[in-house]
Amino acid sequence: MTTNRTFTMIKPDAVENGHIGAILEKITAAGFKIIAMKYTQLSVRDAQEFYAIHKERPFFGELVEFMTRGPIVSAILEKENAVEDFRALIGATNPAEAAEGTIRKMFATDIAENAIHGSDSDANAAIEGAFHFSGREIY
Ligand code: DGI
Repeated sequence: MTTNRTFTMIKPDAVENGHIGAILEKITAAGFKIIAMKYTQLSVRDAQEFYAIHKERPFFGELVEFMTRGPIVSAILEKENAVEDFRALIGATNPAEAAEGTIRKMFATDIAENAIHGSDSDANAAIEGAFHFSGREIY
């Protein structure tokens, strides 16, 4: 994994609300290249492991329930300065605080159901990408 990659998930709320196409359009229009992608559903164990850093937080149970309630789209994206630029594209964790034009401002419901994930560091992008994809699934 190079520093030009980030990892994303279009979360169950955005999938349920029919926003997959519009979100992918914004991602590619912003210059990100999709180098791996799948339509999948997380198991409870998957979600607990993926969000293990939050396991002591009061919202952990709600987060795992939300992330496992329906399918997601997961992807690895490539672009110069991918992690930082993608966090700017998706906007603040709480969509009420997200800038106009960001994916969360446009498509998220609230802080719990905020439409999309973006890795917060190069190290986490590598870990999260490897959690979802084998080497043979990355092109
Ligand atoms: O990196 P982010 O996704 O922007 O934010 P984060 O790593 O702080 O939190 C991970 C996810 O956990 C976030 O996208 C949605 C959920 N979350 C964060 N804060 C809250 C929350 N869920 C609930 N229900 N309440 C919160 O206060």
